[in-house]
Amino acid sequence: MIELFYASTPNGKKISIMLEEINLPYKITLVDLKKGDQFNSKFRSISPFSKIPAITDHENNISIFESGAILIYLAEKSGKFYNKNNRTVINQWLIAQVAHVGPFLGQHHQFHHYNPGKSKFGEERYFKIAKTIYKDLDENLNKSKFLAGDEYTIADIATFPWIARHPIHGIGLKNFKNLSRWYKDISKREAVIKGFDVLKNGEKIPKI
Ligand SMILES: N[C@@H](CCC(=O)N[C@@H](CS)C(=O)NCC(=O)O)C(=O)O
Repeated sequence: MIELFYASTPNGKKISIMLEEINLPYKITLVDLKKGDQFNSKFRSISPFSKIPAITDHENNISIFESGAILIYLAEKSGKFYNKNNRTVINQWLIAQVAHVGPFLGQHHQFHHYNPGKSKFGEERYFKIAKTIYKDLDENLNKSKFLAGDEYTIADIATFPWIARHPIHGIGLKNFKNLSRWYKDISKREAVIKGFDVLKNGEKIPKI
């Protein structure tokens, strides 16, 4: 049994989607970020930067923090979405997500959506970077069906929940033909639909 320490955010959803995709038994432990559960010493003993997601694999008592490391662990455990022959390419796109796509779109959320009017510089800077990320992803998806080639991988699973916040990005996903096609394809997957609404409160994947 895998225990997922979860909050309903793009980083949390990466792992709930992966767990649905690989069909391993799991349970959710909610971490209420607004109440500050992430700073509890028990949680910090498995996630030293006080961030979700984290997991404990109760089969071997291993705990892991950082979404990319968790995805790799679950992919290796299940033998899915991390083809041995393509790992260098998958790693590139996975690390680009955790180091670039996620942090910059996250800043764009902060300045553009949650705190508009507080910093013109911040709003402009991250809006420009967010648009460039859409463009760069779109260009790559003109070359291949999925980010790391023609197979769906953990790099797609990591990136999808961030693009699923497109309604608050104000960029216009529909104008990016290849990124839209990729998004629609992944949106249709049963495991993605279930993992997106892992708390079963009717959370739907935003349509384009
Ligand atoms: N690099 C981390 C980022 C995780 C992260 O930023 N988690 C956020 C929620 S999406 C969090 O736990 N925030 C709580 C806080 O900062 O206090 C990963 O990919 O797992």
